[in-house]
Amino acid sequence: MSGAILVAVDGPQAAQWAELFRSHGEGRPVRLWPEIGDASDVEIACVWRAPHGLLATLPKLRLIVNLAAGVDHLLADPNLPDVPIVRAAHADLSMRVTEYVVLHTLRYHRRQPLYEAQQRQRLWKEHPQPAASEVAVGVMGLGVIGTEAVRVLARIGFRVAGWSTSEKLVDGVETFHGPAGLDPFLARTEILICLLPLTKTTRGILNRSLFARLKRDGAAGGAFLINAGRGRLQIDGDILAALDDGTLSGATLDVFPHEPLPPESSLWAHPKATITPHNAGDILPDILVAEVMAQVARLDRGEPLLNVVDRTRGY
Ligand code: NDP
Ligand code: OXD
Repeated sequence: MSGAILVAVDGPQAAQWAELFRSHGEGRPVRLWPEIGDASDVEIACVWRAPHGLLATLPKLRLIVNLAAGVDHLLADPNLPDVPIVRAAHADLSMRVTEYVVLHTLRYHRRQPLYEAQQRQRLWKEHPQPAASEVAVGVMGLGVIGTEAVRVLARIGFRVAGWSTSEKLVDGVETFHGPAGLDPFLARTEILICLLPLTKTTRGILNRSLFARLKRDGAAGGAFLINAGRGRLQIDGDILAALDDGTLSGATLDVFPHEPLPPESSLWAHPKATITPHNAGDILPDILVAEVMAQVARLDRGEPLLNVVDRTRGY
């Protein structure tokens, strides 16, 4: 009999995940944390924001599956067992995050916040509209999701660039990489989209000094920030100050250092801020469970796993 699958998910969908694993789990027993049962027969742990220390209590663990793309919470576990970690990466997830960044890029490009303000005043007034080809959009992070996002943004006609750790080639997209590539990337970017993972190197990268280096005198009419990466990439106080002094003309934030965003945060009511509840990306649970079971089959056959997390680089 194969070892058990443990589902340890923080959130209201935990029971739904466990049910899906029961119906697709190919006979493996499925346990839903905190009801672990016999810890010594758990082989696969499927987690999302699981409590730190939990995985270290599973002596026969063979595989950790992060049921989302970002692994920062998992890697912060000081007692993380030394077994392979795989994470969610799928076309469905990439396209949903791409929808989010395209929606908010177009919203700034088409002056939608201005037209919504005018509507509240019953004001019929048209403003000059530049072409997408005049507007420079820059995407931080050219991974599974960022690469999809730059392709779609370029297809719409924007002047698109991307920034990553290693050098990349993407048709129709200007690419920059490494610390030396950051300044030239920022200097040409008006609408900045962040799709970076949270690591030691990227923590706090979206700060006042970075915003100051964006292009403000282009066709977009200012510099704008869209962060759908992780909350601790950004310094909320720096965003507020930059919105107030015009360094940023708008900010769309899906992620925050503390989630849910506390009611007392000044970001909620800031007229130039758009807040969403970490909903940029999602994946149909059926798709993800099928992917997980395919990874388990690879593990059982001794084949290489896909979307393996590199603990040293942190993503
Ligand atoms: P990937 O691991 O595929 O891509 C990460 C990208 O970031 C890579 O291109 C990598 O460069 C680049 N990168 C990492 N560190 C640096 C650095 N210091 N300087 C420059 N570039 C860097 O991740 P995904 O595309 O799958 O996801 C990205 C992030 O999006 C996730 O980690 C998660 O936090 C977030 N996310 C948020 C969602 C939401 O609902 N808001 C949904 C899904 C994901 P290189 O390619 O050279 O290694
Ligand atoms: C995430 C996700 O990492 O939703 O935020 O996949």
